[in-house]
Amino acid sequence: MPTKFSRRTFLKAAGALTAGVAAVTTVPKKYLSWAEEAAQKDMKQIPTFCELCFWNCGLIAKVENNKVVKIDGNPLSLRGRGRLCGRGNAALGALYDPDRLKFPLINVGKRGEPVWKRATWEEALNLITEKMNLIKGKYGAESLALFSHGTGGAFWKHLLKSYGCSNYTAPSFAQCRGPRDMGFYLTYGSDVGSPEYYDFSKSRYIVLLGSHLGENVHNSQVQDITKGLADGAQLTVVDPRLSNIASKADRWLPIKPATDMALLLAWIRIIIEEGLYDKEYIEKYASGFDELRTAVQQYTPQWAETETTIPSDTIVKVAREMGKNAPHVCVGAGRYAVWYGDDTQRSRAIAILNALLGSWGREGGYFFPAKGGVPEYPGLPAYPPHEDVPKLDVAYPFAALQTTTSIKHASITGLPHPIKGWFIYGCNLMKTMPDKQETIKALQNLELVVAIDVLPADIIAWADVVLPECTYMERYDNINVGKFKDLEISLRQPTVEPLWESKPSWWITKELGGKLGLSAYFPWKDGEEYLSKRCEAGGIDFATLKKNGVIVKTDKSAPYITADNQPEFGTPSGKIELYSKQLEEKGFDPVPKYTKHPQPPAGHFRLLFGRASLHTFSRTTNNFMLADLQKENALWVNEKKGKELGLKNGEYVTLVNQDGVMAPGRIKVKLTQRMRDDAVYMYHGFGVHAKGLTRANNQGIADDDLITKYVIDPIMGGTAMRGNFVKIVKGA
Ligand SMILES: Nc1nc2c(c(=O)[nH]1)N[C@H]1C(S)=C(S)[C@@H](COP(=O)(O)OP(=O)(O)OC[C@H]3O[C@@H](n4cnc5c(=O)[nH]c(N)nc54)[C@H](O)[C@@H]3O)O[C@H]1N2
Ligand SMILES: Nc1nc2c(c(=O)[nH]1)N[C@H]1C(S)=C(S)[C@@H](COP(=O)(O)OP(=O)(O)OC[C@H]3O[C@@H](n4cnc5c(=O)[nH]c(N)nc54)[C@H](O)[C@@H]3O)O[C@H]1N2
Ligand code: SF4
Ligand SMILES: [Mo]
Repeated sequence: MPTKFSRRTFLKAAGALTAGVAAVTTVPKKYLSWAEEAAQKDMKQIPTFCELCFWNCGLIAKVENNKVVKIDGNPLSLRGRGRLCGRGNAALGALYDPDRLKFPLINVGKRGEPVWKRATWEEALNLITEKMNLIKGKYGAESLALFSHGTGGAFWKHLLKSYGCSNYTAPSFAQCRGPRDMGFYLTYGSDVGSPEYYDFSKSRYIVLLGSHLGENVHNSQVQDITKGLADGAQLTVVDPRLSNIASKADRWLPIKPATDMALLLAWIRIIIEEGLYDKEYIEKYASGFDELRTAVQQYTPQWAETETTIPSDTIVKVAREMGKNAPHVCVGAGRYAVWYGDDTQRSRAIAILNALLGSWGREGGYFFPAKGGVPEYPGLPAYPPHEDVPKLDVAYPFAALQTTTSIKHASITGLPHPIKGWFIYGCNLMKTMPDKQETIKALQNLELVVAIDVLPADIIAWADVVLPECTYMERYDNINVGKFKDLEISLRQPTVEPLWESKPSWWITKELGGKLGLSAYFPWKDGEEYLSKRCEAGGIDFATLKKNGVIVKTDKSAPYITADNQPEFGTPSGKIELYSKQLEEKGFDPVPKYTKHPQPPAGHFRLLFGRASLHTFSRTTNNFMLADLQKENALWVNEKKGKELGLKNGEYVTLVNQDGVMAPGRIKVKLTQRMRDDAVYMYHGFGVHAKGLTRANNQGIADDDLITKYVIDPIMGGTAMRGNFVKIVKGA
């Protein structure tokens, strides 16, 4: 049961606020803080966690008469530590968005030109069941696929696996962190985690390539880097743009886009040749040092200067600074990693650099996370065996997760086996997979498209059936496990009843499972029972979890390497593989090599994009609390170059790319010295086309409208999207 909100418990929880609250009793009521009013009105406070991005910070909802009136960070949450970012604070804007999907919808028109019929849940789920069974009969269960982003996707994965389908994919892999994860995995036998295992708060030296922390808001990670910097850590940021974090750095290296590999390889060479690497560590834990040393000989600082435009003496200085501070150095792995097509190898170069500095498993570098988790629901039947069909991702030998790329191609070509139905959970594929025309071609080839969403986003127009999920503030959901130095278990629970006819995924999948004859896989009575049984099986006190929202289990094993805490590397050799035989066996470079990538033709700029601190992709651009603060994106253009082109600050322009594709809409020019002159930059998530999103519609330009070209990372199938070039067109 939610904790009853009493004045006494509130004042205890509010801590620092107490004095202020006590002092305001003599001022007129209209000036009373919400907190004082809340205490007087005897509100409930219900802990849950945020879904406005994947960081999933713990929050506490203050609820009055079945209405959420305020939210705060949950101090117990390791992800937020009592704080919420600007987006997280806008929960009410997500929950009470009048544009939300309200009822199940069936498209009686065409895909892309929908005519919506309001349906009952029974009608919508019956139609899906009928189509699924038809597809299974004709092509087999493996011709369905799930695209998923977000906590509730776990229920959909369970449904499809129970049905005999193993195609589970996510743009957050092949269009985001896949190459990073595989680059580290191939080197250390484990990835860097999510949340990442950065020990920033203890670092003496931090290097970020691209990662624009602060605009990319990973709540506790931003707090950690802030603490590290306050305690004297030095920071070098490599970015063609002076990002917010670059403005806080000791060194900003405005690199020529697409040349980071040259810089990394030169750093590796200097650190080896000047003997700055951790010899004992490398001797003990790594293999392939001699081969690495030979392979990087060609990458001199002078050569790297010609590629990157960063002066060679700066390159040398930074390498020496890293060496001097080793092992308390963290060269960040980044997160959005699909840049130029050799991204797994770039991530491997970052992994190798960290290994030379001895920072993996060391204070101020990368810590070893707590172990453990929460067991699955006890006593479920085994999933049916996979059908004997050719694997989709054979072309990409190190695709740990099925790639969207191969699902898309199999949907178009039917090869290596046909994909005929898509379930799209919390993904806005029209904006997040490159080459829209190709995506449309795939969608047109399908026999069933189901979208499970909270908003009428751009992808919705392409669905046959739309299922309105209730928002994260209204539902039980999957358990969330966070691997920090301690283990964090957090609970999502409803703070209010679902609005309109929206429903949680545990309910939708259970109903659909029943219709498909899979009831045995969905034995739980409801979301609460599902969660409580899992907690019980894991020895977690569910009542405490409900009351506090978060349970932290301390992990006694040290987060760093010590004499009694020796690392285990899950690579074939059991060592850190500086030279990768696994890659060599599959025909890839065993040590990363430099590849020249195309640079923009005359009159063009490279199109770069990234995160808006106040928005998460297109998830929040319609949120009324956030749209009030930032409604549209801007085009960052180098001031000098912009003036040469006759551009004025604030004027609207449009963009046309190398394939002659003009972005619909217009974008405001922001002339700035914070941008190199060979690239332009914009926030992703804007330029929404869905008319049902009344605030976001037609505001700014979408990077995704201009990403017609992409390069596939041959190692893991990621789609590099930063190889598109644009011309600025005046008079929009
Ligand atoms: N507020 C907010 N925070 C978010 C998100 C969000 O939508 N909103 N999304 C989350 C997600 S899913 C992810 S993956 C992360 C992404 O966060 P990051 O991994 O930090 O993102 P990137 O898109 O790689 O970084 C963008 C930066 O890379 C720079 N850049 C562009 N090209 C190059 C280049 O060739 N070399 C170098 N060195 N730099 C370059 C850009 O100028 C920009 O500053 O953010 C997460 N956090
Ligand atoms: N052009 C371009 N493409 C990109 C990127 C880019 O910067 N530019 N970034 C890449 C990155 S880093 C990533 S991680 C991927 C992310 O790409 P996707 O996996 O597609 O994820 P989002 O963009 O977060 O998906 C947003 C959708 O989730 C819906 N949604 C929000 N909350 C809920 C909920 O509680 N339940 C349900 N069912 N739906 C919900 C929103 O309404 C929206 O339709 O995109 C990648 N693709
Ligand atoms: S970082 Fe912000 S948006 Fe993301 S989960 Fe935390 S509070 Fe929510
Ligand atoms: Mo991402």
